[in-house]
Amino acid sequence: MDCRPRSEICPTTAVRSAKIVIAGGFGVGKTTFVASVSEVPTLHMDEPITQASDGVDDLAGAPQKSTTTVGIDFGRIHINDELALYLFGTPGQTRFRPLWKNLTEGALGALVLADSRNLDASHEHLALLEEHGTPYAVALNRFADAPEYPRQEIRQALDLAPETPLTECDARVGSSGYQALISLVAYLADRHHRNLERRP
Ligand SMILES: Nc1nc2c(ncn2[C@@H]2O[C@H](COP(=O)(O)OP(=O)(O)OP(=O)(O)O)[C@@H](O)[C@H]2O)c(=O)[nH]1
Ligand SMILES: [Mg+2]
Repeated sequence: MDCRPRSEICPTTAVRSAKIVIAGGFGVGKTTFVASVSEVPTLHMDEPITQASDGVDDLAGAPQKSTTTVGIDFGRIHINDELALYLFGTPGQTRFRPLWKNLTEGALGALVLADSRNLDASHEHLALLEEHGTPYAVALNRFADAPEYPRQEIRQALDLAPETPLTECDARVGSSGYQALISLVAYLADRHHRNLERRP
């Protein structure tokens, strides 16, 4: 149970809040993203990576990585005075798939972090969001040695629908992550208005 005072968990001016999932493959930067973007101290459920993960988890992209998320990451950010986003970072490893149902339940949408060095790692997470009917945007988390591909090639590799936003961010920089969240929220608002217009 979170014992922090309510004012620390929810801004006093917020009249609306939304659950947003931060998803993506193993080591793509989800925990880093939630920590850098959150305006409150974040909750992390990370454990040290042990030898048991040898041959199971691919550490090639982040050789210094020493921990992995075994539960959730949790943080909060205001998009404006009235709207607070509660950020739920997922575990990247596929063995935690059973957690996904609860993680996506009630989520307004998801931001999927992708790494251009290993776009294939995103497919399972995109498929799970499709399966749960959770709308999403994608943000490429830039690593120094990541290859540059034309946007269209990345969209094709990830098999993104034409309307799905694809942005870039640096998960270590809060303002950059904030922009990626804004692109997701703008997409969700658009989608909501389009759905309202389609109603008889
Ligand atoms: N160079 C660089 N390193 C990053 C970036 N984002 C994260 N890292 C590093 O990459 C490693 C992986 O970050 P995490 O935030 O633990 O990744 P994760 O997606 O939460 O990992 P799992 O929960 O294990 O799936 C860490 O060592 C980070 O410091 C980035 O944008 N650039
Ligand atoms: Mg993590």
